[in-house]
Amino acid sequence: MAEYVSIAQAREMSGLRVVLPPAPGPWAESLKGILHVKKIPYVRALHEVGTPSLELQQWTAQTSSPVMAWNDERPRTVWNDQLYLAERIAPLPQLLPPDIEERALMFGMANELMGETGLVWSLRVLAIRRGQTNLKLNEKARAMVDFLAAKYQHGVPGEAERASLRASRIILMFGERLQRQRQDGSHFLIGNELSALDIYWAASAAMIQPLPPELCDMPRWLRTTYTANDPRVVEAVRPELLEHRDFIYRQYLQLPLDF
Ligand SMILES: N[C@@H](CCC(=O)N[C@@H](CS)C(=O)NCC(=O)O)C(=O)O
Repeated sequence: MAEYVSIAQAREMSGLRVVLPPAPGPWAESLKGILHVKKIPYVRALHEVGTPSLELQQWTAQTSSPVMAWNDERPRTVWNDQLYLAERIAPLPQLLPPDIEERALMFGMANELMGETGLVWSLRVLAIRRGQTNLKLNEKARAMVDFLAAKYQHGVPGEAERASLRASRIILMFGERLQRQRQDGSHFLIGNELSALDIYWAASAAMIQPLPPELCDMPRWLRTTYTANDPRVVEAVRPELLEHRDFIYRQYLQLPLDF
């Protein structure tokens, strides 16, 4: 396990502290990827998902992770604010396309992955449904799944069906974009350079098919819960999309994952 301080300790420190779960959550892995590419050092603070933390609540006025805290500035709790802060701390390599239209496209597409009702949100709805129907979960895992289901209102009737439609539509859009980019001779989702979107895609794909155990050592129940089996979602995933995830991890990100 990676080294973590407590949230209370992190609050007292300066420099960059990042509150993270001890699991490969897509929001957390995206932020770790961005910090890795930019070589920004940070201290990790542990967030046990499923146990609402009073300390995190008092510090950040919310209880999810990742959170990025830079010196005594307001903590950043949302992915796009976190990207801007990382760009400010280490402007190079730039992960925001310099061209304004490409940048607008990048944020629109990234929101389809990371935003509320986006891909990761929707795959979490489906993962929670899988978790709740998996009789093999231990007590702690079941409590976490039930906690997330309640917090994000994932039990609302019809939500799994809507999530499956949303997720598959987004995956299809990424597949089409990747194909066009490849035809234009690019290895990346936007333009001809690595952008944050490639990192968001790579991390989000964990909730379609996690990296193999030797690269991502996660408990078996979590791997089963993360692995997409919704027929519409599975059908939407072209092999190129997982190849792109593997390319981004191999070339730019830290392997094996550590959390
Ligand atoms: N606030 C993040 C989303 C992060 C998020 O949803 N985190 C979840 C991952 S399951 C979490 O920590 N939930 C547990 C909790 O809120 O206690 C963003 O929009 O960028």
